[in-house]
Amino acid sequence: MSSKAFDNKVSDGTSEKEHSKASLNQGNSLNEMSFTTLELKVEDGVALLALNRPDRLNSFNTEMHAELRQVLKAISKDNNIRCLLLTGRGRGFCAGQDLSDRNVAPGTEAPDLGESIERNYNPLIRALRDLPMPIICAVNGVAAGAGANIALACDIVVAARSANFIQAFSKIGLIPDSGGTWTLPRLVGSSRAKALMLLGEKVSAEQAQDWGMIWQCVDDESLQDQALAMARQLAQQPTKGFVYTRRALHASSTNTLDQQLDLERDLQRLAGRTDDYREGVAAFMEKRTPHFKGQ
Ligand code: T3D
Repeated sequence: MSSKAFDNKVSDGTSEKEHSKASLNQGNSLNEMSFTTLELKVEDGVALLALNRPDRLNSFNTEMHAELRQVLKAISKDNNIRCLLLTGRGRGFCAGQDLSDRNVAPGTEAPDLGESIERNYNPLIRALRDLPMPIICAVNGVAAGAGANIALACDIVVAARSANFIQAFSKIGLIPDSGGTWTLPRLVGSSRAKALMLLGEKVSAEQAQDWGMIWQCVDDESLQDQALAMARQLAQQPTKGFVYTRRALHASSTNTLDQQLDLERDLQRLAGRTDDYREGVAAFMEKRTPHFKGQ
């Protein structure tokens, strides 16, 4: 693609978002939203979002999908939030689709799982990808099926030492979804991804760290504190620059080097127009700590 074509495609993505940000900031508070299947707390620029169906290992039912869609939309419109921290309540992170919601009795019509992917899982992965802030996933326990791939779709994954990741799909005759066939080979290489997906074996958090599948494995007791400290740190940083960095990284897997160089130029142009860039350079020159506003 020519650089001209890229010029047309690369915008700072603010016009539509700024409009809706304004309306959210005039009264609606994320802290006032209530959920059945999620827990949300907003503090210090961090949205701490927990999947909260612990008796089902936080597996997805229709309600959890709907609530997650709603909250991610609200978070994306709130420019006071500069980092999302996603985790799970109880002993698991997420066991993927709630299988008790699927009627597979002999003689019944096969469920349309393509419809479920189209309506629920694909929009979720796209919403995470397009969120205008970095996302940390604190994997507190088992992450299976879509649960594993949703974790891996986040920007930085920190896992408790006792946690593990399972591409559980093959055990029930399904294919890996939630972007797993795209994400996992890019993280660990195609031979490991293929074996994990066919064998459905557990990968421990330590192994995941060693393979570069996740950023870090930490002691169970310190997971939430460490992840929150990291989220608070990111929430003080140049958020728009992070958004541009993610866009460049996402595009890099399909771009040629020339396309990527053009994209870097265009995104750097946008980064150079942010207030945070001015502040970063000024702070460096004045030998002081920068105060980034995410603008
Ligand atoms: O359908 C579509 O829309 C298509 C999209 C699909 C996306 C997918 O995610 S498909 C993959 C679905 N997930 C799985 O196949 C994983 C199923 N779960 C497991 O294999 C195991 O539970 C785990 C390996 C995750 C954990 O094992 P373990 O031994 O630590 O726990 P457990 O005893 O199996 O589970 C604890 C409870 O959670 C248990 O309930 P109970 O017996 O105490 O009342 C178990 O039934 C429940 N649970 C765990 N996973 C699910 C679940 N209930 C419903 N759906 C689940 N996915």
